Amino acid sequence: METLELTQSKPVADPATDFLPLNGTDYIELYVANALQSAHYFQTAFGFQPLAHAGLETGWRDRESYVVVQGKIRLVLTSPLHGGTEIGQHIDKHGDGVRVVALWVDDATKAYEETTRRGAIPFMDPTREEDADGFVVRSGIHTYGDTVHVFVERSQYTGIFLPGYKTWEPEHHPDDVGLKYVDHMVGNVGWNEMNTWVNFYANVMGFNQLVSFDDKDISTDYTALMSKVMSNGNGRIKFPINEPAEGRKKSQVEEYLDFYGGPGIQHIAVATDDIVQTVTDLRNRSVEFLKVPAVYYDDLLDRVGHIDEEMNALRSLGILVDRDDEGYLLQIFTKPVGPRPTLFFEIIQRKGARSFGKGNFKALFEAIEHEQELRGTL
Ligand code: TYF
Ligand code: FE
Repeated sequence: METLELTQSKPVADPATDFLPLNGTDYIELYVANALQSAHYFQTAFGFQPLAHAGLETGWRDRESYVVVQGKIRLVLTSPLHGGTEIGQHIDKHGDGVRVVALWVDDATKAYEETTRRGAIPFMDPTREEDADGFVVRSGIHTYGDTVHVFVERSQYTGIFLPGYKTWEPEHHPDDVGLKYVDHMVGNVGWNEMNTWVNFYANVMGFNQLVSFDDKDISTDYTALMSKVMSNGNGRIKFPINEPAEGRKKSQVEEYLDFYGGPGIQHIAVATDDIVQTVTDLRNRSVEFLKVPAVYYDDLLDRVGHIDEEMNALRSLGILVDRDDEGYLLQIFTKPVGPRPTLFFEIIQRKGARSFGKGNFKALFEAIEHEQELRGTL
């Protein structure tokens, strides 16, 4: 990695001049065909804990949502209650997928004003919602595809999630698997749209570009893509953006765009403090991961030097390792979590490294191509 990139790996914004201060990811809302069963899956397979529910019983007529939580990660799973809804159209077009990436702010009205003033397309005017536990203010703007950002101001709210939700306490509580927070969320955008969205995050949201690599770094025989990482000022929010590039065969990003019906969230990377334990637990619950060839591990120590983890454990679990100037990281990627080859999860443990696993791209993308080959979509 070049020095220039590393100097940019640290957040650069001055907190005093950051016009969009973000405290972290607030929640991720997926529109899904069956929210109850999805919530069950994220509990039993991924170790999320039941948190809240809203639907007919709480006065909603058109949809219901289940909220599950693990560490700081909140997933909202939402389904329509009858035909012809905007949620149903989203599911028809995209399959189950991420609709809302909600960001926790101190002032949702200011977040809306600052971003729309800079050209963001409004999604939700600042709206105050209240119940016996206080109030929240939410506002929202559009980003790529049908994806939106909702700004959540919750300093005056003590309830379980948002006004209108009730605590959800099913009898069955599977253990968590040690997932702690959202490390990054990756978006796939269309051909030649990279700069549009890099400029959107830079100019409209005040983000900075962290690390960049081009198709020469990451073309394998088939797959090609370009990726740029946008980060907010304090580094808590990181959004890599992928664009397909011309390769010998179909790019994995192009495959995503075909099946998702346009741009959208490709993967959600969630952090753990103990990836060996987390992945052991996930595998025991039948979560399926991409498999890299065994030769990946032959020269791993030469590449990354000393690491604290047992090489045999990493090999048998299929965990990848990469080092940069600041430390190393361990990561692994699930297979897509639905019928379409679209959304998947990454499990990541950072030990100093702030990069995204550039040294693993070749092995990873060859593993993805192998899956594409099996699907006949290459
Ligand atoms: O977020 C990242 O950049 C890494 C690597 O299709 C990556 O997780 C990049 C593109 C992709 C899959 C993984
Ligand atoms: Fe990633």
